[in-house]
Amino acid sequence: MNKKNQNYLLILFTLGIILISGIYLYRRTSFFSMGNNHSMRQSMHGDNQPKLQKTSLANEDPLRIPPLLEPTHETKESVTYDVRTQMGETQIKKGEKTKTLGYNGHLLGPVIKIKKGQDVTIKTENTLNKNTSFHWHGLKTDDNADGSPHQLVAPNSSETISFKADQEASTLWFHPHPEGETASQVYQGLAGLMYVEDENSDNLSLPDIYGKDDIPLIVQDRYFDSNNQIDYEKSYRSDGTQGDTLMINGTINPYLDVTTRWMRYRLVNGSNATNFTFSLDGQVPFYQVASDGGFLNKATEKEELILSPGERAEILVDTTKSLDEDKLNLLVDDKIALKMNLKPDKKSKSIDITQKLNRIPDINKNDTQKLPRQTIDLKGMSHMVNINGEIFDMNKINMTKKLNSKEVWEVNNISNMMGGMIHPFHVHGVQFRVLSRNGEEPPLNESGWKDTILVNPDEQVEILVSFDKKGIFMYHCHILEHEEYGMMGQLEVI
Ligand SMILES: [Cu+2]
Repeated sequence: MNKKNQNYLLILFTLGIILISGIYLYRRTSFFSMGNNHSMRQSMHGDNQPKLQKTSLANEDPLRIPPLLEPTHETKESVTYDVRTQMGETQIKKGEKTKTLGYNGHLLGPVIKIKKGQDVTIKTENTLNKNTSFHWHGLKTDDNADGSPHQLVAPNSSETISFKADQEASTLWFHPHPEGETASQVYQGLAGLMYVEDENSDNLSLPDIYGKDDIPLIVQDRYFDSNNQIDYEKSYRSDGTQGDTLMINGTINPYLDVTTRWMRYRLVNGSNATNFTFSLDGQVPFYQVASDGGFLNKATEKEELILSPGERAEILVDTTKSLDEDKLNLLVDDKIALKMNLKPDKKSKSIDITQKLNRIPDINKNDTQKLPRQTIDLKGMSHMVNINGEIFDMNKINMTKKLNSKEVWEVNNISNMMGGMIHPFHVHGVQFRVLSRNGEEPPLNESGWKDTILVNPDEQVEILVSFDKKGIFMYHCHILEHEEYGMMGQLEVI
């Protein structure tokens, strides 16, 4: 080998090393995105998720319970609500108040109750100095009431939407969805709840006294700066903005006085990007009774439950199973998330955990095999994300479906040389069924109605989707920063 060739080899070798180090750094730090202290610190440790802080027992606060929103008008057939975004200040930590956003309040939002069959009218008002939209996550409605990026509400203006409540009892939630602003508005506090009720939910024997034995838990992680502020720009991370501090309903280190034997918790993962694993102290089992879009047919016993961003689950906890007589902790990622102080009332009602909760039909495999199939390839990380090789374009319809048709969607999470990560996949305007995970039957707690599904790297999830509502709907990754990098498409139902 002559000197010239040797030099060539040396140059090639050096370039190779630089390329490999570049890829390594990229994977570890999302090097090309806005860096910040938190993300750099996390990334240098090679962690995908920031470690949640251990709760300090000295600083407990009673769990905030979101208020029930009073209708402005209600009959059996119809209900009307006013929902308003606003800026606020909230005493989340000791010392300085935190600047927050909320619906009809300073932080988060109220619970809006609607009944199946009711005509619902909501006057939405935006008092922020930025565009927003009011997206009802999980709601089956035509696109004009969906609150997608097409239905913006400008600063200091209002829009009235109406729809018929056309789905079964379920715990839905609402949040902003304006293009490019969703992630920051949610991170600063915009998220509320919508409960759908029906004859079945009225007749079931489940804990149902709001705020006493039936309690929503909106679970989120945030970073607070030294002035107690939630600074989205500083905390920003291209693979999803996270935090080291857990908040439930906007409360850090919450406790709850529990007087009943059975507790029903409606878990909502309201984070921008973080997956949460729920469990009870001492691996005490609990029972999942509902998924995103309604009750399961039967309660399913769990020792732990993972929810990705946007997913919901209702669980029942039998506090008499606690290993400790006077307390039981709900854990998130093995850290105390909610401390229950047990003060049992002997007269509290007992629950038949084997009762039939719903009548979701079995899936007929012969029928689903004949249906048209649609591939959804979720690809990439950081700012390189896409669906089926395409990034979001407001003016582009990525697929067209016929009203009242059904399809099997094959949702693939494709990793590449940069690696892979979980993508929570969400479709607007529908509730779907899970047919399989990697060719296997889905677990029992995914056998009911879903609108968001956790898809692991290299996994394939088959879902059965029915297009019952007209218009243009989004489907996207519910890591809000991925969505904003274009990991979203539009389907039109005609
Ligand atoms: Cu994603």
